Amino acid sequence: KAAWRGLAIDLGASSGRVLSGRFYGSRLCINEVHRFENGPVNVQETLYWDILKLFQEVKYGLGLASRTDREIHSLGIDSWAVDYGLLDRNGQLLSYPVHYRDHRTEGIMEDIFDKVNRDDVFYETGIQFLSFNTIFQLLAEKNINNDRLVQADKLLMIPDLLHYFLTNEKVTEFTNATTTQIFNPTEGAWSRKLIEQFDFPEHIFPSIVQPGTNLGKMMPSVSDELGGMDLDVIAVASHDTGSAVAAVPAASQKFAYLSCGTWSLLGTEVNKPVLTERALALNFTNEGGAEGTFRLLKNVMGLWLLQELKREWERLGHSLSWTEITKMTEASAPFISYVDPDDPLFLAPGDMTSRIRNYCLKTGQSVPESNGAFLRCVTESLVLKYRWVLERLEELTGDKLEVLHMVGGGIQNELLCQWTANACGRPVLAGPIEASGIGNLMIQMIAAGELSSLAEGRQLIKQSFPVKTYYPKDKEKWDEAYATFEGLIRQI
Ligand code: LFR
Repeated sequence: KAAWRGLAIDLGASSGRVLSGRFYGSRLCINEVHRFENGPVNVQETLYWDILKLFQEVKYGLGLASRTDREIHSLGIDSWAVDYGLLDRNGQLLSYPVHYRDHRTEGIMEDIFDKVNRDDVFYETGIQFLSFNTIFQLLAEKNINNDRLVQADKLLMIPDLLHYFLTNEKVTEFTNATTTQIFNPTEGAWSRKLIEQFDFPEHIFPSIVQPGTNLGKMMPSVSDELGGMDLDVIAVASHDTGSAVAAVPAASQKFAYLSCGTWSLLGTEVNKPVLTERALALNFTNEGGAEGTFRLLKNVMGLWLLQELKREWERLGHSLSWTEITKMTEASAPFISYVDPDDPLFLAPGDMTSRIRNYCLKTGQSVPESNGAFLRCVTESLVLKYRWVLERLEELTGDKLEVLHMVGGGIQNELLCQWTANACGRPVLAGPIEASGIGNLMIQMIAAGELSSLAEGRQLIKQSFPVKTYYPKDKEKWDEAYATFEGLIRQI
């Protein structure tokens, strides 16, 4: 009989799921209760998240879970970072949250750093510069929708917003707070300096809670709607990457991870933020994690590029399955042309083939001429970028990172795992797939006193889920490809 049962709600940029977890003392079992689509909704040229639909799906999943199990203890929510909703004084949502891939932040960084010192912002927050960080979204909000900001009483990050819908509590969970680039990790508080400098209304920033905080029971109205379901709502490491890294089944303290979904997040765990000149120059980030850890990492554009190619061909009436996509990738000629997957050119949704074509032309490379060639170009570029990040990570930490743990939905692409091992010249340990959901459950178990620490949780995950090892192959060919790739990204 399972002693402890919990639910993990894990919201990704392209899909969401509700997982149930059962803990049998030496083993954790998970079961997918509900899975649903997610994605941007384009309304009059603004990209939004359909937060009400997401909440409805969450409630539907909770209802399904409660029908089969009346003894669930708690639930936790994690999602992508940086995005938020604004509430007015009556607690009403002022707008659907805007999607971080929306155009509104284009050019904002350049404008603001004419007036404010860019380096100071890094030293204050430890966060990499990405145009969509909350700080830049709020600046866009000021430029475009200042009324909304004037009316706003509270800013809630996506999981915090859902916590509020469930419990009526308005707080910000720490891991997600760090991604705003308005949080000072050294002081463990919102950055007064930046709030002042950027002239944001200070009262909109709620109090911060640590992962593992019990936010209380669901509100009566929600509980009634769910047939009397009455769970504790636990703020977990509500940033999905924070939850995913908590679930890396690492045996030692020094390890590299690659959390692989729409984004690829490649990094290592550190005890305090790395706030060096070199980290700033390389644009690495220090995001807050579970148990006071930080994730020194870099965002790599990830499977987004492949997802977008797939969608583009679908629009043209040519639907491909992921199996067909990997077959076509493999069948296409190797090492012809590369892109830097992290060029801002590729951030917004849309015509990926023409952007890739332009990139290749601009850099004097041959232009992919078949679907297979586009896929090959993107997949090789991704894994070569992983190596670039991994080498910089070793430089920053002075540690030799011998193996790379890959977790997340992306590891179902075995070709990607093998090529990552090949390009990086080290073994890849792939698993678990549902890392974010599992890390989410793990923090709930720690909060319930079922587990004593992150380390104990990782041991449990190691015992509970399969891990597949991929050994590097074809070293010379990949080394040669890397030399070309490195030259190319230096040129840009
Ligand atoms: C991954 C992720 C990344 C974050 C990006 C945008 O799902 O949370 O960590 O940089 O989404 O929020």
